[in-house]
Amino acid sequence: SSSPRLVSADEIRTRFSRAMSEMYRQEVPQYGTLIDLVAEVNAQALQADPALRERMARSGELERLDVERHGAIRVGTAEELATLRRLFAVMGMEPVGYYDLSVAGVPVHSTAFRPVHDDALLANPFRVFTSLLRLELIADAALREQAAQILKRRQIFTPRALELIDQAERDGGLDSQDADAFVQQALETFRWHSDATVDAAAYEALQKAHRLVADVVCFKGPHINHLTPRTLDIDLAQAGMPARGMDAKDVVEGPPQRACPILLRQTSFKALKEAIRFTGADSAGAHTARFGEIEQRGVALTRKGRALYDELLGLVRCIDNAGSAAPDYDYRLQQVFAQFPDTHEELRNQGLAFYRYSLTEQGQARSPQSAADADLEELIAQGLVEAEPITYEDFLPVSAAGIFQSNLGGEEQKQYQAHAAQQVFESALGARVHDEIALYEAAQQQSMARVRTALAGALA
Ligand code: OOG
Ligand code: NI
Repeated sequence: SSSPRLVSADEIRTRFSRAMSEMYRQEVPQYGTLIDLVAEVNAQALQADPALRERMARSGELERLDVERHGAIRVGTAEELATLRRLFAVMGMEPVGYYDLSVAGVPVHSTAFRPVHDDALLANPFRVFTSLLRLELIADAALREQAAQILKRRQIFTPRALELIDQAERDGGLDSQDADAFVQQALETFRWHSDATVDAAAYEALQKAHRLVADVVCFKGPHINHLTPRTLDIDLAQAGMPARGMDAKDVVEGPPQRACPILLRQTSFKALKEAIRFTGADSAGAHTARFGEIEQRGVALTRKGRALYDELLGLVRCIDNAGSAAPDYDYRLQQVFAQFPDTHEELRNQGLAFYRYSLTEQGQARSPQSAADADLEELIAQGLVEAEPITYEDFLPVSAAGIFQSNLGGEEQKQYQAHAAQQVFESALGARVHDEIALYEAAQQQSMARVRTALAGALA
């Protein structure tokens, strides 16, 4: 039972996302440069495309654009993951989707914590891509055991953070002062620590198993490894990176540039090499983990649309077996994706993407007799109903793998007996993950129902 003193979960999430952004700007100054670049590109894109500005203003997305971020962390144990779930719940963030990265040679599986309701997404769509290390994929049993022991000894949450999580669960929220304390305490979990918890030899051994294993196991906490702003023109932003001293990844992950953007396009600048200190005598070391990334988001796809996307991407990537490292990758991506319809009419008519339907001003003013049971496309053609693309709020496993790979600082590719293990992940998490496509489907359905109700009301 929530009392009026309590601040909303949306408010806590907004404070946390702002605090995280300020911390990361201090820790990784290039992040600040990237934010400035994206702000410039977005202003330019909105100026060049007044229709886009108008659409984004109407849907409420223009306001969220400047604060929109996603981050990523990697944890080592089920207990850490389960407590993170409770910590994110205080901020209205729930686990959405299951990503098996082992198929791409990365020994983790993941989910994204994010708000799930339309109004919460508009308030602040802050998301954290969260990965759990799969120790069982380390081949060497002794090393696996050593890693488990090291992880068992650490506590990544402050005692006060744990108390405040308990309190929020008990009281149904936090008041403003406790919310600020919670944000400060939660931040500690995501902070960078340059002191490793192991000696140089242990780090080397874990690094050899996989660079990611060392990153997860050898530090006091799951440092936030990037924070990503959303751009409206990723090609322009990518082109602007070198001039600002950023070592940009060669290709943009995800679908190609299109008239109707779909899903998610991402690119990053390479991780920084940072000085660290090991325990023991031989203490000087370096670690690469933290990087910068930008993303451009498009319309969410239905299961049918997603299947087509996966099929086409598979076609592009299987050539030469080189993935996105192949020469003329961009060109081939464009060529193959010519098969993916690129008007919103086609995307709707073929059931490939999700839309949010609403009455236009004209539709509100004058709903003709025939409107109540008319076909939605017909009403759109008559200018009575409009269909806004529903933004894709999630991630893409192949792209995520590309981002992981480009930022581990190593060249080597590992092979795993890849298999998804969603139930194992969910039992570690202590909850089921939402099916992201079901969430988009529900948003579309609700909007259709609202239109139908409004039309029926107008006739009554
Ligand atoms: C997460 C990489 C995935 C994305 O945007 O796809 C990711 C990580 O490196 O921990 O953030
Ligand atoms: Ni990312």
